[in-house]
Amino acid sequence: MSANPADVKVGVIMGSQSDWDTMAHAVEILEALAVPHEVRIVSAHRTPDRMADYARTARERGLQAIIAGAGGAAHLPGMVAAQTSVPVLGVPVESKALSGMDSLLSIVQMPGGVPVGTLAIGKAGAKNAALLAAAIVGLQDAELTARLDDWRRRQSEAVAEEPERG
Ligand code: RP5
Repeated sequence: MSANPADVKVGVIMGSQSDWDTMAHAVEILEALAVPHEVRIVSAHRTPDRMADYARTARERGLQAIIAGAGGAAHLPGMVAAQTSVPVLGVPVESKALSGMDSLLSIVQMPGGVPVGTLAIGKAGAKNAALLAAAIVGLQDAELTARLDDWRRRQSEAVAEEPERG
């Protein structure tokens, strides 16, 4: 469920509808932690004006972190980071042609001075981007930090001491 626009703290953007299956893992975590967020398709190549507008208005709209997922020539996270100092977390989406190595290298190799916090390719990256975004927002929200710590504690408790032998 998306938050009231005035309350949104995290923006989840993706270059294409085809990125949704990956980015859904980020949204799932944000929802589990009750982080007010919004979800948009914003393409660096197909909707460059939408991207520029999104980045340039992010801070005044109250965003404290942006999770940007893209695949292939994955310029979205870097181009957003070029236009806002709101922290940008980049998620390389696994591409069909090169298994996400193209996405990863496109996102991670930013020039010094314009940072993108780059996560792992695919599901793990999307999930961890959301956990990092929650930690960032949690710096000013003790209740959110408590929910995040509780999520981490439950994750630890769910790990069996011994493997099941099949
Ligand atoms: C990128 O191109 C998107 O982030 C997506 O991962 C990739 C392919 O997009 P589609 O052709 O599937 O729309 O911009």
